[in-house]
Amino acid sequence: RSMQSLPFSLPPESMTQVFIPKDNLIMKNVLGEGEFGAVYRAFYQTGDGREVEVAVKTLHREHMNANNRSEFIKEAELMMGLNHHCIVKLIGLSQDDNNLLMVQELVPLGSLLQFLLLHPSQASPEYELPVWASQIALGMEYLDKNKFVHRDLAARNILLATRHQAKISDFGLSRVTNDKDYYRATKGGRWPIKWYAPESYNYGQFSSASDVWSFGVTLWEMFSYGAQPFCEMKGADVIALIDRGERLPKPDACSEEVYQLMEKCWHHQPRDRPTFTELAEFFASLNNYVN
Ligand code: ACK
Repeated sequence: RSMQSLPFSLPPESMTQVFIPKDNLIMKNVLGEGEFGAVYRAFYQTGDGREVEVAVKTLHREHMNANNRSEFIKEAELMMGLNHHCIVKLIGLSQDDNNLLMVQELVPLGSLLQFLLLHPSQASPEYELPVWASQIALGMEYLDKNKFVHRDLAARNILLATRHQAKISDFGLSRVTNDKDYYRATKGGRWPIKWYAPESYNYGQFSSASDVWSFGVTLWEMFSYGAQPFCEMKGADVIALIDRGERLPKPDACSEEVYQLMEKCWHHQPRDRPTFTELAEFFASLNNYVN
């Protein structure tokens, strides 16, 4: 199939690096449901005769309107430039008769949220949780250095490669920042309000500091073993609560020290929040874990 017939809006030079002929993919089981279609485990037969296990995100024909297609491709384009051990790697793009396919490194233990709910005894607040927190902060520090805002940092979007390696995934809402280091969203859409900083839900302003707010909520989910932040509260009520100066309560498993850090992530003023570098250092020092 010629490159010209592909429905991708990728620059030709990157296409040659990332396009994977569909016959080189052998689809296996479904791992879960993604935003636009199922996510599969698959085998990828590389040009040099190796076979690697991968995860394949699909955008099914049923969901393929111009908007979803451009979001799907934007996510892949953004991931293409990223190379960090705490961020899920993009391997390439492909297509079959019914789907656009995004081929990623397989992160075998699935989402951190599921892991916390299913195996709480394997997620100690003295060891695993600080290790994962420092890895998430390191991956976010790298994103920040590359002028990206993630905009959807949450336990559901962290994947576990092993019990000792967390990786950031789901770059569907991620954007490049401007010269003032923020991105202004012009339209709402599916916003995870409970993870969002006031300047984001009020003014559509997203920066590394608003990602830090979401990191604080992600920490809260971790130390609450996958509980839902603000329980069943509606978005408007959460906004009212935050605007009154209230915050999520201290989870039982969380030390005073870690809770104080969460609260710093939730400073009303973005500039008063810690940076991802400081957050990574804090968690690394908690148990002298060196990445
Ligand atoms: O909790 P999970 O098993 O982990 O279910 C979700 C599902 O697909 C929808 O997002 C899983 N998933 C997403 N990306 C990957 C990946 N690169 N490796 C392994 N599982 C993945 C996620």
